Amino acid sequence: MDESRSLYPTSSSANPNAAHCVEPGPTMSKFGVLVMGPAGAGKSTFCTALIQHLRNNKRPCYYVNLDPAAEEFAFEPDIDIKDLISLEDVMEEMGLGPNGGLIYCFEFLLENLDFLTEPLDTVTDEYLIIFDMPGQIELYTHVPILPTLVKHLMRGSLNINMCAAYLLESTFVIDRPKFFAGTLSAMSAMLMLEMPHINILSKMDLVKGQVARKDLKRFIDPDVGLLDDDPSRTMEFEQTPGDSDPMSTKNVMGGSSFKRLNRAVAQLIDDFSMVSFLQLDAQNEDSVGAVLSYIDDAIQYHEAQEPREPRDEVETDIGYDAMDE
Ligand SMILES: Nc1nc2c(ncn2[C@@H]2O[C@H](COP(=O)(O)OP(=O)(O)O)[C@@H](O)[C@H]2O)c(=O)[nH]1
Ligand SMILES: [Mg+2]
Repeated sequence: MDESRSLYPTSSSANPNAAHCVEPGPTMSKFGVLVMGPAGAGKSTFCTALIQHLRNNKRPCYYVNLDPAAEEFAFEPDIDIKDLISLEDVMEEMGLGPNGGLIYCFEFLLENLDFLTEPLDTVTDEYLIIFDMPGQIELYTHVPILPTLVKHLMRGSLNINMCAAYLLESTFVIDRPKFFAGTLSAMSAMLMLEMPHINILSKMDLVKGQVARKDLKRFIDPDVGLLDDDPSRTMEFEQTPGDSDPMSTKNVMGGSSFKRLNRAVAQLIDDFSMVSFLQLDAQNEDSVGAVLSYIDDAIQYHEAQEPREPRDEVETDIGYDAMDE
């Protein structure tokens, strides 16, 4: 755990860029990524892999846990919403379930935004601020809590250049209606948040052996044709002779209304033509690096960085020194 403390910008011991942790000027930009997606999509695992990758590349990061139910961390968060409010306490004291409790926690956070603003104010522009979000889907689709939070982070005094990274489990590609439902939630978050947005198919290692490469490619830019030739559905949900209950799961999912609903969802996604996916295997550092490069592009991270060469190179770089004066 001690080692992870070096994620703190104030810690000078292991932080490669500690010398740059200075008081920010009024126009200092900040950079961040909001890691979102359904429960179990691999958000926290991706955050961990991203932090490890940044550390390997001597880039500083600042880890913000906004999941009030998260228990264990590979890297200790610099800000943890549980220090403000915990889901367990809310559920117990308010008699709420996990979804209502989560909404309560976020409403409480919105009433106490200083909890985020004060520590984030000192974070400088070399840092990538990583927000690890909870998985309750309500947060991304129905309630206007996230847009308010994002507005505060991006447009308020913090002025963070931010992008959303929406993770969807790649195992969904095996069940196409599920895949389109997940894609619809990604699109809903995208439309609601109005910020640069990257969609990611996580856990690619789990499907690589199971789904042919050329089939996987079709999910990267999904189109409605994926439903027309879905082998698993027609076989799995063929109506059972003798099953007369029209409301049985099998009959509903095999019925024509379910097909029409899926087709309408897929057509909507196809028409918007806004959703495409990057592929992620969190255990593969190249894959994490590739996703990071898209995030960096979306937030224009590199454009804001001063050239930082090793000492000896900087001293021989006349142009750089001259520009500094
Ligand atoms: N095979 C595999 N499992 C993963 C990967 N990413 C996450 N997981 C597993 O998926 C589960 C949920 O991951 P977690 O990061 O906690 O999901 P979160 O709820 O979105 O934060 C855990 O058991 C992880 O070990 C991955 O890239 N490959
Ligand atoms: Mg998590």
